[in-house]
Amino acid sequence: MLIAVLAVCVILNVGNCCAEQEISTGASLSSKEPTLTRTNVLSGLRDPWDIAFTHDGVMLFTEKCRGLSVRRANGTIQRLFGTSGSAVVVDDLFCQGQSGMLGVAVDPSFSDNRFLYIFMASNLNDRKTNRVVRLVVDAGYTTVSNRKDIVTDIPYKSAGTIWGGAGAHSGGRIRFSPSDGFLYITTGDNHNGPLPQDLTRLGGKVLRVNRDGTAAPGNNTPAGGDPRIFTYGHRNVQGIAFRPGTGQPFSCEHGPGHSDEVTPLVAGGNGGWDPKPDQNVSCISNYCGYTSNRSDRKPTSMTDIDKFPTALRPSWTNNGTSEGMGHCTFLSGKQWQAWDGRLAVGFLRGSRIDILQIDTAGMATGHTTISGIPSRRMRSLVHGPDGALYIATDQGEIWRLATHQ
Ligand SMILES: [Ca+2]
Repeated sequence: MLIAVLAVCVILNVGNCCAEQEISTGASLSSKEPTLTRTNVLSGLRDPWDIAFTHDGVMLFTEKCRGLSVRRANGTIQRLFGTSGSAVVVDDLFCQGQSGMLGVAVDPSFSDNRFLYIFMASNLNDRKTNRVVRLVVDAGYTTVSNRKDIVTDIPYKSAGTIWGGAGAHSGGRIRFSPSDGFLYITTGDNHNGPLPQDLTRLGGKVLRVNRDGTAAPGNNTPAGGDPRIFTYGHRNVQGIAFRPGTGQPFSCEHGPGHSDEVTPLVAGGNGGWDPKPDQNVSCISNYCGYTSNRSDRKPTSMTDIDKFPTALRPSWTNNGTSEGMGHCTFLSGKQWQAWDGRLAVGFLRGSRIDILQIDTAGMATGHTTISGIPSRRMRSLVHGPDGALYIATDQGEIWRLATHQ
């Protein structure tokens, strides 16, 4: 069994990094896996949800119920866009259940346009929605301006049901593809049975748009569908990653008590999730996400190939179990040694990070678990411009996990 040696940097002074004190956790050294050092970059945050970096070493991060903040290159922190105390107070932002301010992304041409993007729950309309909002940040990272809501109609679960509270299953990750330059937006099914297979609405989808929110070319959306839809038939996608070399997007999503899924995506593809009741089947609140949607009583499948024979096939299903698969990102660079090109997958309930080896067809051929790091609900995994892996946990921390020479 391969076990990485892990040296842990304990930070005594919460807030900014970092007086380092290394403690070796021991363990045996693999010849090929990297040796890692963990540093606590920030702690004491409230539900940090996502992280993004600009070209000049600045880290942006969201907190679900507070908003968007920046950690400047000199370590100072400024709240930019959110609740009271932010440079710009956002009256329509609200926080409920799994929703609030979720994903953050930096424009590929940021050095020219200073554009940032966030995914947030908004009550600007009579009907609450999730939105993707574009902002311009100033040169000193003191404030934002020029708000433009580029996608305003991502469905939101407004009322609780037996299946979960309001705000459930909003998705919320946003990422620019480094290869095609378009913005990918992941959404959730809101515990709404018909939503994932409904091509006129944006829930249970992966969207692909231009920087102004219009449909990207080449989405291959089935006829009659909203042209912003890249793939559909998803449950609650909170992870998306782009494979180095090919640029192929992979989704990572959380199963309904079974079958977390990593899935290589193809434009126009159907992920095969359909929690609406079949004929002669009844499910509470018209949602069969946790019970059978079928008259033959088979469990509702994350990828129902009986109904959808051409559905996108998952790479990996977490051995058929669900442990709250959240975000994922590919590791890239020689510093990762045997893990260069592998997919790091974070788990919430599972409180760990797995490293998946994926073959040229996109299928997983093996996996290992990062050892020696604390057990936390892993919310966001982001490959930093310095080649390290940054991790936000539900326990209010942001870590830096770097290869250690
Ligand atoms: Ca699927």
